[in-house]
Amino acid sequence: MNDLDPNAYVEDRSPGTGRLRPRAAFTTDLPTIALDGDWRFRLAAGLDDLTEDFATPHFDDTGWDLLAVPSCWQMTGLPGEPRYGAPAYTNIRYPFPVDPPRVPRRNPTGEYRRAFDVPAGFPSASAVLRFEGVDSAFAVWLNGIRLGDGKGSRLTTEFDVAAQLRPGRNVLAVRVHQWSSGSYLEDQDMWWLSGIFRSVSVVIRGVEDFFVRAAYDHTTGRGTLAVDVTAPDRVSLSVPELGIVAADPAGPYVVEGVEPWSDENPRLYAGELVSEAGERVPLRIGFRTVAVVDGVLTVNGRPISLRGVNRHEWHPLTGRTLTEDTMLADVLLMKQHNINAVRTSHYPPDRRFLDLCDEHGLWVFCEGDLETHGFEPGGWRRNPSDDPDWREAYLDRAARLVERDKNHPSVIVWSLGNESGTGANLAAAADWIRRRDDTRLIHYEGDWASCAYVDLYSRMYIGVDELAAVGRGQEAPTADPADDAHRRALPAVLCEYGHAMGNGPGGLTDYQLVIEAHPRLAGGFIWEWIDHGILRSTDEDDARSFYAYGGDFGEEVHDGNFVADGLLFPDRTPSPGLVEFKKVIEPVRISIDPAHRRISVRNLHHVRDTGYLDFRWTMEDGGESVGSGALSVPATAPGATTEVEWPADVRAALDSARKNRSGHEVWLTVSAVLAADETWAGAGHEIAWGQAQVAPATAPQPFTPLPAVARDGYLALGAARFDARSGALLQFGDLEVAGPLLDIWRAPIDNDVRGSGGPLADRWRAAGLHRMRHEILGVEPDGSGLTVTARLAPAGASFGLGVVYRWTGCDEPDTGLARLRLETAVTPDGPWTVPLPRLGIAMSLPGTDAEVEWFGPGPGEAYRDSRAAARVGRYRSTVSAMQTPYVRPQENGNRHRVRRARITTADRTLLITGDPVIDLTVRPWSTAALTAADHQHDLVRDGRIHLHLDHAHHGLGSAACGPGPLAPDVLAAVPAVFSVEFSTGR
Ligand code: IPT
Repeated sequence: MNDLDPNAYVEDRSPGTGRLRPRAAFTTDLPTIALDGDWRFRLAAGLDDLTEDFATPHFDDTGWDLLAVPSCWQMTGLPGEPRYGAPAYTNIRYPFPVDPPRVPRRNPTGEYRRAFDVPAGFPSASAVLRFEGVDSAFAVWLNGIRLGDGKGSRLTTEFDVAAQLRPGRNVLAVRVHQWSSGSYLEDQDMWWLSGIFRSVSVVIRGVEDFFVRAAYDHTTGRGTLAVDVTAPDRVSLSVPELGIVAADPAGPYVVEGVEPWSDENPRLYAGELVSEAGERVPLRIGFRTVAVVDGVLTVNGRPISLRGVNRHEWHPLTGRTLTEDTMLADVLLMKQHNINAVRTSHYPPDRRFLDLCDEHGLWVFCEGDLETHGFEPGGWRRNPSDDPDWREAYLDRAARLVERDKNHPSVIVWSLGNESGTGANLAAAADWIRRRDDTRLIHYEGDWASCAYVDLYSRMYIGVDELAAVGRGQEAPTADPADDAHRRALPAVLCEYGHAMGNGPGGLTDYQLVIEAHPRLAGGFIWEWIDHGILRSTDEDDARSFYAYGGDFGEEVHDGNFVADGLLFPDRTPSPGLVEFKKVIEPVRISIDPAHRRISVRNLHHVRDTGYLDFRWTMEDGGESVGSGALSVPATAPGATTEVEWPADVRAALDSARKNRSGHEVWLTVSAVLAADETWAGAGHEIAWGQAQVAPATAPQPFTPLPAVARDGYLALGAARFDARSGALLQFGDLEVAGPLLDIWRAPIDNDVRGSGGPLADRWRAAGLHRMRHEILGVEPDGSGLTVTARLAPAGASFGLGVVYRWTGCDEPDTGLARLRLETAVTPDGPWTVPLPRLGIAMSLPGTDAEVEWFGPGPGEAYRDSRAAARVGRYRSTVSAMQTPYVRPQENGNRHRVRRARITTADRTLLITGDPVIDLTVRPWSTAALTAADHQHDLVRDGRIHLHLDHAHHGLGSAACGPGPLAPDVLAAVPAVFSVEFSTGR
């Protein structure tokens, strides 16, 4: 510390002073004093506004506020107005000028005070004060004595308090600065939040540290256990289940026939360290060996495939302070959605999260608290990663990462950090880690161009073609031939892909197919797990609430809703993207071959055979169940495929459905569910399914069309009434309708709004696709229907879409049904330079809500490049429930390839039949309103039910960060004809 400036530590690059050396996080039976709870708090505006004597024990803080520890101070007061400062979001940019290591003098600083009692007999002579997370720099005083200071927000810091702690009342004072030199190393893409956001405690240091190394030899089935203990006295080891009772934990102890740990079988052996003084430290030992074999990532001798997500710590009301229930919810949701891996982007998580990963089984890439992305816009000039002055800070962060979490079997890879360029400090950190822990691999994506100091070739957001080239080992060479040889021998991972912002990601199936085709590809991690939306209420007593994103707190620089790009909505409801991902990464693949009446089951598990699953079948005729039962499938080994013949009951069900001749499609669905409870889901939870159409629908009855006749200024076609001049349908039976008219606009999704090389939505708008004009060219009734010709084009454009609407209709006296058929023929003309957002017809009915029943894929939304999870069946929902609440409103809710739908408003019913299929979207507001909305609460019902019946949509892709849709999913402006039939009872 600089004597002249007591606050010099804020800006100097030192990782801290007065701290104890880092060590493993573990529990013991020695007493602890938990210091979570209410603390006295004052927020100083900057370093010129500090409270001078605030650290002295007798300082009178009774007038100060109370603030919960742990918490992020900017989240206080939510969902109302934040009481202390406000959250601020930037992705890459620092929210202050880049002038390392200097930060603004106007540096919001939280002054925290807490008095606590030390009980008589507390062994203060070995007491340690522990902070598990303080953002971003802090200094600590106990009973008026300065203990030291620290940085490294998401890392543990401990101070020896043996000399200061006394029986009875003690006073702890902590000053926390929002900005510090450490902020330059913590430029992760997330909200800037500050404070003591993880737990604080006083613990007793008996056993100081230990390192459990538990290896598994798959060739012999032997486990080897060695525990390296640092302790003041002698410590013994016992693992009763393995018959280990040892005076010397170092061993190594060889155990025959041990059960290895894996994501699928997270076998933990309970053990214990017992010190001479009587301290007991519980251990949870998982035997596993991570190795690269012939360029393939293996654990315990078998390749693993990462079906992972990037997880930030997030809660919409508490920010990065999470309860254990929330951590558990994340782990369970991951497991329930077939996810088997997590990258702790971009910092070590609360230590308890890793305990849960050990327990329930997730492969973990544990990442250091490091990102210097904000130097990229300046060409990486002055990047700390390559500046010797920052070397100590880098090594400190690496050591604190590894030391804290080294005893977790779930952690198989250390990741140095994220988006920090390259440089000697990263290489030095990798070097240190490699020397300290040779049981895991080292990851850092930023070094992909050389891979000089990493063990995995990691990439982010590359397209499937480049991924396939990497899979084949055909990536472009590195500059240095030695690096090239090294890199070609490495397994490859996608540390980020499938950017889950808003509606999307599309194309996950395409990635998965490539990943599974190449042993070198060890899989990857979707960006990202959860939307970091902040819950706000619109006003004090208004029940309406919404999720805030960048800019909603008046930030000077911000990156908008780029912070909402997860598979979970902020309240942890799974988004359609997560449902899709679950299907795409199923560890068991079921396929049904109707021609040969066979079912095949392919097991993609790492070690588990399919014996833990029950297989069930259902047959549905037009969505009505006509049979179901258990299916016996012999336990299939990992990597193997089993084929079974349809059993007699399945065959009989189909034969009787055929005899019945309902005229509807008959579908067979086979599903694999948990046979018994797992720790992460109950018996019956579905893991995988397959579906096939086993009998087609019969073609609809053609009808003899009625003539269109002029009547009272209208044109009548059976039960339908059209405007004689515009040819617009006004009435169908009792139902008042508006439209339908050709429509090509969609409320741009985030993947349309952002994208390298110019966002698609900008090109759409420049072309005028959001302001297409519908010009009627002719309305011609004839003896068998009505033809309306029109052209759709924006002002100023010399391109357009010619459209011919051909209406035919009939009344069926037998059924009392009025039928109305619309064939829409679209012919583009002129120079089209952009794909179409959608191609279909839009219409509306009176109403604020309606019941919707449909037969076709469901139950959730689906788009052409995100439809794996939708299965054919009969579904019932409502217009309200069919809206997907993306944090920033955008195109959503499409039901893909619907065969027929029934829309029932308060008193009317409209039936819609595809020819043979039509995409269906229903909304209580218009596309224009959806386009204009910034938040969900901007959307207001307008008294109409808006229907979109689409021939096709442009794909979703992942262009918000990554590639757009693949060529087959691009909706080009080409001639198209599509039909739909309406009917209504009378
Ligand atoms: C990538 C970042 O690593 C991640 O933190 C997040 O910001 C993501 O992008 C986008 O949401 S970096 C990007 C330049 C590819």
